[in-house]
Amino acid sequence: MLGAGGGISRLLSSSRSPQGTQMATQTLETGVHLADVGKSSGGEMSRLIVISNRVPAPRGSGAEAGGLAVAMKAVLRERGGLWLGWSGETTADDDEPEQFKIHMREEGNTQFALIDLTRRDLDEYYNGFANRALWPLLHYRLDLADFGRHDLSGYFRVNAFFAKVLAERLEPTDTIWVQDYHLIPLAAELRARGARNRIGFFLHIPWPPPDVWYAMPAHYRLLEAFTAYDLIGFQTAWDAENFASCLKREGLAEETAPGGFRAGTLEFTIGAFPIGIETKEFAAAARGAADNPLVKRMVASLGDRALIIGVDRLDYSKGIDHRLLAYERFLKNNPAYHNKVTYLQITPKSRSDVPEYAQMQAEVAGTAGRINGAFGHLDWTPIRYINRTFKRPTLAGLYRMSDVGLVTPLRDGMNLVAKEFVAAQDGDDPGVLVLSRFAGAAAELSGALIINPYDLDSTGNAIAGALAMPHADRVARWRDMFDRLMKNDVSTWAGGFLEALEEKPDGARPYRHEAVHGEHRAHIS
Ligand code: ADQ
Repeated sequence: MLGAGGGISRLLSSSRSPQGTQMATQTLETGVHLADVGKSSGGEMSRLIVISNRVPAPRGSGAEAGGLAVAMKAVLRERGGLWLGWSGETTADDDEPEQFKIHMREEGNTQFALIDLTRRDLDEYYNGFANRALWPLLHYRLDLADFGRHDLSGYFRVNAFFAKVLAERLEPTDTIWVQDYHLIPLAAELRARGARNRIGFFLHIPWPPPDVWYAMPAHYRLLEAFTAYDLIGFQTAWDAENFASCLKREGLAEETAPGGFRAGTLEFTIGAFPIGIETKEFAAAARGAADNPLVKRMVASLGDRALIIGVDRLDYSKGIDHRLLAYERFLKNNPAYHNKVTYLQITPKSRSDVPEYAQMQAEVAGTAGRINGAFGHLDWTPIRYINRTFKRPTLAGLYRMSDVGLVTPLRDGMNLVAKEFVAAQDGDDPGVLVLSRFAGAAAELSGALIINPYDLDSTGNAIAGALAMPHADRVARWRDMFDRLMKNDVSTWAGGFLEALEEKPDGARPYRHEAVHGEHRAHIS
């Protein structure tokens, strides 16, 4: 029973550490493994349908730079099911929706429904509303948000289209798990088509306080769409609290029990489910990477210099520019480290069609070049800045050979790189993680040196502190973090979420949710 002793009831009331970071420990101990949930009394597993904006090609290179893809691949490999979403391909603008191509593929126990979108849909729904309105807004960047009305209608249109494609393939006992901010209206669209299935939603990115969210003209319409879900999951208790405050202050829903909400006649649950990684597998890949040719090349080129590593998609939320400036402070304040340290920043380009990203690309490259020009020498490049993806074993090997991992986002839902860096370390001689307090991962990884990325001096000092940290301290900090990551891996994350979702009564949802629409339409937004 969810409310009694289960994880969720405690999620919204979790406490804070003295530093102000949220203590998500209560949410982490459920220990439910993915293989243990979703079975009916006859032992049959209900089919899991995952829907996300982007579905990676089933036989891809294995070098995806994106946390959601990495995590969902791991979940579906274990449980199987159907994964539905955009194929990554676009068709001509004048195509009618009915003519969009849907490509079915199969790999192992997973079916893939890969859907092509038109250029216009992609521009409005993905590049537009998802990435120029929701992404900056949910990362507290109102200054970068653009709330175009065409983009909003494209967003709802594509969600309706995805819902139509899914509804045509839906069985009554399927469990549906919707991923991320691209697809908020999906459940409402499915319910409008008669779906009574259990539908859960997980947000991979942060949720801001009400006054940030309310700045978006469509805030009420989107909040209302959430009420069509049975379970809404966030990365941290902070995010869940912020979201609950948005609902309550709008009078859209009332809290009937910790984590339990009612909007009209609709009941749903809100909780924190911190995402994990495949800890054991990643650690094994890192151990095995000593023979990897790229890792060997890196070792050889490094000489006896210490290695600092940063790995991020090129995104303003990741704080790459601030990090480079903090490294510059470190170099300025610590001349003894000149030519003794190399900072490797691996940054695959992302969302290059969005203007803010193209601009940031130029800025980051400019900052790295300027610092190299100022501090570098004939035989020393202080920053190696690389715009490419690597296969996961190579990445694991690069983390393992690093003395310091710099993970300093200005705001991040979780940040899997922080967890991968810890998992990859050699426990006898581990590197040190420097972690932003504004990454969701800071709630769990208290063995890291926690910094404020806006404070360049103290971040620079933390780099120096990490490089000089005594062996015993490094081992103790690492052990604490690694044990947590072993206990709370991607399988327990998915298991915890799906257990909470599959406890909901099957087929209980009304066909439409007039209840909420009827009662709350009088609201002035
Ligand atoms: P992202 O913003 O994509 O994820 P993150 O959690 O760090 O951020 O995941 C990035 C993933 O891409 C990691 O697995 C990393 O190894 C991989 N990656 C990055 N650079 C790479 C490279 N050059 N080559 C190969 N792989 C690379 C979103 C949210 C996060 C949240 C995740 C999962 O923004 O806060 O943690 O979803 O929920």
